[in-house]
Amino acid sequence: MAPDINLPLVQQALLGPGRIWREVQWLDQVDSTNAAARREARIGLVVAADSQQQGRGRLGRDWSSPPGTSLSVSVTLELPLADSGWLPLLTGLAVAEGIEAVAATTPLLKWPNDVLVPDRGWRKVCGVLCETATSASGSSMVIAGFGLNIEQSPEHLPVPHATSLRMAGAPASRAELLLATVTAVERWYRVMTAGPAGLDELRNAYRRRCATLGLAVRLAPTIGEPLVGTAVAVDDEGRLVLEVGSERSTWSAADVEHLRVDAPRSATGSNLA
Ligand code: BT5
Repeated sequence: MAPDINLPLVQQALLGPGRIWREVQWLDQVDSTNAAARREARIGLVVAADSQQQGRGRLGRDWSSPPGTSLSVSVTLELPLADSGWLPLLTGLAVAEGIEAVAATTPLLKWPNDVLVPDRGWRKVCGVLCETATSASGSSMVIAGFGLNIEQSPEHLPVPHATSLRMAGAPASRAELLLATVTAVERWYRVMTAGPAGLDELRNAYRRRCATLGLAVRLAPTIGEPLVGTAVAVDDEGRLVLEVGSERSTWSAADVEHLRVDAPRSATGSNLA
């Protein structure tokens, strides 16, 4: 057991009457917490791990989570009948708010759901991978996974645009981060599924925290050539609206790179990674 995780305390804080979580598991090592949650096939599960041997990013990419440095978490939620496209964005927003609650930094989001913190510009401290699955009882569920870089030093990180909370000058304990982020996922999930006003609240909170809006970006579609333009909106479905010259296009999935920051909200650096 990782020394900074007191599992009974975490369980006590997250489980109980009226909560959406049914079980909290801590694993010292796992292939991937998303894969573990899929095997368990139950809604209301929180699987957190110290390290992953086959952590996954989007589109089959690798996610690095070496022992003792990071937090890998997957939670399972009932798939809402409508607006499920917001769940990955909701997860990024919740992680950003959870970090802000316990660490001395104000994270922003790179659309769709990368969490960035100020560190020589803005760098990625967390990535989100949401997948759908079917529970053992036949219900549709979402596995919302996020990997948070906490203690890594530069040599632990696979790419230069990554950072950790420690490198960003905002250290925090893994137990506190686990509680704050999972609690924020629960809160936003309740808000989102409460009705149209709740969804609007989520949309507005997401847009306020989205650093991509208004920036020049390079957008790489899943298939096809990259486009360079301005990210002008996140629409009501959570899609990014890109303006290239006088043409607008709408994207539900893509990789986005921030090219320039003229007036970053609360930014201290020059480039958003
Ligand atoms: C993501 O993918 O950012 C989603 C990462 C989700 C990881 C969590 S951990 C818990 C759960 N269980 C899993 O197996 N996965 C989820 P993407 O946007 O495709 O970014 C992946 C790319 O980020 C890689 O190709 C690397 O370039 C880079 N990368 C890998 N590890 C990183 C790290 N620790 N920090 C920052 N960047 C990283």
